Amino acid sequence: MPESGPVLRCGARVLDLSAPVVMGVINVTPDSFSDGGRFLDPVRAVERGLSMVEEGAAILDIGGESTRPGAAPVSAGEEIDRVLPVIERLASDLAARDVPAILSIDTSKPEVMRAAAAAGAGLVNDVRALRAPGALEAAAATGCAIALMHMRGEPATMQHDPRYEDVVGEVKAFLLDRAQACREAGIGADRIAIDPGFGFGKALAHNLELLRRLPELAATGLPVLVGLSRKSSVGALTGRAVGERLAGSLALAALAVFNGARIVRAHDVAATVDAVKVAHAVRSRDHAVRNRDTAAHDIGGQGLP
Ligand code: HH2
Repeated sequence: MPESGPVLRCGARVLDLSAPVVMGVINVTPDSFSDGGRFLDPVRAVERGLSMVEEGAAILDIGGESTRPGAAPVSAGEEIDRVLPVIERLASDLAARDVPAILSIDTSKPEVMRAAAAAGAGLVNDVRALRAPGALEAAAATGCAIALMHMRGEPATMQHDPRYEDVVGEVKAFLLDRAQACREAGIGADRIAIDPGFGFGKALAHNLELLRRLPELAATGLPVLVGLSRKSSVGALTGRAVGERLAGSLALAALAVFNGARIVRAHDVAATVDAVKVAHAVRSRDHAVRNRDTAAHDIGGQGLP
């Protein structure tokens, strides 16, 4: 896979990923695991989107169907009815304010991809990595960027004892295979991002191994997206309920950026933007010290606050 550089081509826009960015989550659903029902009203969803952009989100990810285990399936028509008013309104409000945020549609359905792109979406985020019939062709024709996510099984049953021989190797091989299918469908490498799909058919140990070895995914040259915000891994590690997982989520976001993630999907945008900035500063060379400074610290701790 050729090096695509730290950008993502989202239709007419190019998203600069030289510093990692935050993707704010807006679920226009009654039943999403953490914000279900809060943004079913399009006016509230649009308000939330605009405030997320003010908090520093570079992408807004709008979804009309929950993927949590046991969520009710939604028809394409219902999904379009939920997300389209929100995308249309956000597209016009952001253009009026001259804010270059990218609108992302979180869907697996070709009809929804087409409708969302026509209304102003620049990114198709698909937890099924364009495996639904017609999805690859539909996504290719939109000109949008594509986020390909790994999921083992289907949401209803994916958490029933998931097993892997080598979780990182299998996830990476799947994502590269889907990226190749995209390339063959005419989607340029600069339009593709990959996501290991934390919590989608993975036990806690699988999620932690994927995070630990995220550099192996980043080494593909495709930008890596991660969604860890408020997920059950944070609950399992901290014992906290969904609404109390901010600190744990920020720790995972920071570690993901340190390990090479370029896009962090999150519900709590302002706090995640800060965590991402801090982790990126540690990882990047922007704040490198000269050798002499390091020596001073080594010898007497001089220069420390
Ligand atoms: N996680 C969720 C939904 N979409 N997309 C990507 N690329 N990566 C993820 O990890 C991911 C995703 C699940 O979170 P949420 O949207 O908050 O919940 P629900 O599926 O219940 O709507």
